[in-house]
Amino acid sequence: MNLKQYLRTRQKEIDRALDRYLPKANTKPATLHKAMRYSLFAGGKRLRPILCLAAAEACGGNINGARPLACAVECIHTYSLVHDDLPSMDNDDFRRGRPTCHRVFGDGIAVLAGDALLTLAFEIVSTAKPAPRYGIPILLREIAVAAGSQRLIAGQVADLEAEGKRVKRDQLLFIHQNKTAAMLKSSVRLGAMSANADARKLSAITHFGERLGLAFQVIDDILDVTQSTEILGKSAGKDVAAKKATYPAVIGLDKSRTEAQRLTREAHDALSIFRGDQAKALHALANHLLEREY
Ligand code: GRG
Repeated sequence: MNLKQYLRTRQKEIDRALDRYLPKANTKPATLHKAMRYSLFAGGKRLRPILCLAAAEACGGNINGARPLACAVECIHTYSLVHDDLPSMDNDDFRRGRPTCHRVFGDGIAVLAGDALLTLAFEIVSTAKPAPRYGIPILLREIAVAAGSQRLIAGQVADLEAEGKRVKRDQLLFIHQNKTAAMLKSSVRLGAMSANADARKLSAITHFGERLGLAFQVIDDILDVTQSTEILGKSAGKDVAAKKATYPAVIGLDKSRTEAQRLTREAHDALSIFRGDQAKALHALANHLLEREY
């Protein structure tokens, strides 16, 4: 499969749908809607929504059913980036290749734009077409738990509290499982749910998402050390400067690479129940993430 072409087509698909879900930039309060759009359309890779659509297809569904869920996940992801960049959190000036939301709109509007993107995600999920096994309350709960105080936010709290401290490997795993892997896992689970996946398929997709989510963060940690700000589209070397808990800091660069390869292999293995080409795109996406490392 031509992955480059596939990614471009899917990114456009997601961008068009997000554009329809978002209030127009001149809708009152215009500053807020401009800020939401500024961050949402700043050139993100759309990895989570693309994974959501690919998981739906692997489970025999189609992208129409998964589209709203894919867009909701991207809104939550973007909210988390906007808030993470704030001076009171990671304090970053640069994201997705341009100045961060608060640098352009001020801290107050950036907080509110994040809040509004988070809330919009639930509104979008409420418009999804439920599958026989997965009604709207189940879909809402899935995304609420992944973004909530014991997953995404728990990971962010642990990350903040670990700054400047020596962390053990199990603490690092907790941060990565929650800050990063929880939303990635939920992205593929929601895709599977939109396809009315049975328990066996949902379990395989869940395992895939967990392993891939962890691999993604290990690779992100490595890239922070090995790549430039221009390539990353965000400030490089920040993890070391802020004494962040990262895999290279805790186990070194070589072992981090081995770990990313092991996790990616496990992600592929989790898909073994899918026959023929069903999970082709998920396999290709997992390889693509690992290749970013080199
Ligand atoms: C503020 C509740 C709250 C959480 C913030 C997302 C996050 C948690 C922190 C951002 C910093 C970070 C390293 C997060 C880990 C996840 C990650 C690598 C995000 C970047 O994802 P990409 O590479 O970004 O998919 P794009 O811009 O392409 O969408």
